[in-house]
Amino acid sequence: MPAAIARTAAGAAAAALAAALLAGCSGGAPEITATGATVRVPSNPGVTAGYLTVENTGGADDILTGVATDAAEEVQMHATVEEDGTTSMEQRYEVPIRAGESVEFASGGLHLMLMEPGELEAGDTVRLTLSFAESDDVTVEAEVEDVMGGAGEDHSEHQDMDGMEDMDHSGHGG
Ligand SMILES: [Cu+2]
Repeated sequence: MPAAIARTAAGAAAAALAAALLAGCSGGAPEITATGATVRVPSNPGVTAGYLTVENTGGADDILTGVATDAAEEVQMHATVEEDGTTSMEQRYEVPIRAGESVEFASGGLHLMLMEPGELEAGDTVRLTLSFAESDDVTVEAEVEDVMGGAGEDHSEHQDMDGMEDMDHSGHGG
């Protein structure tokens, strides 16, 4: 009975707000935004790293299933893992983006690897297209940054992608 709930104007407003919030939640759709995207100037011609934050402000979980760009042959999602004091990395094919949470791709953690990126210079823009299990594709413009000489971001080990042994990320730093 709406009349019973809406005893006052304030009460009516509160009830309407609650109903709106409930509707938003029960809608059950993820709402994805991608921000802060950057791509490193390649430290060698074969590979470079990309970073961004993916946020899900919706009411349902989603899964990031891949990233594509015209600026590289392939984009892989990698996780940096530490085991017995050794840092290495693993390729990820799905990254959960849960409702109400954000996932940061950042140095030393999850990151994007752009394979065969070709010539990229500081100030260039790279368009990344993110694909999801539920949501439509999300496109974000990543700015190319030159961090050469920065804190141990040497991806030279990526040059040989034949085996995981060669994918040691000891230079990843923190
Ligand atoms: Cu990597």
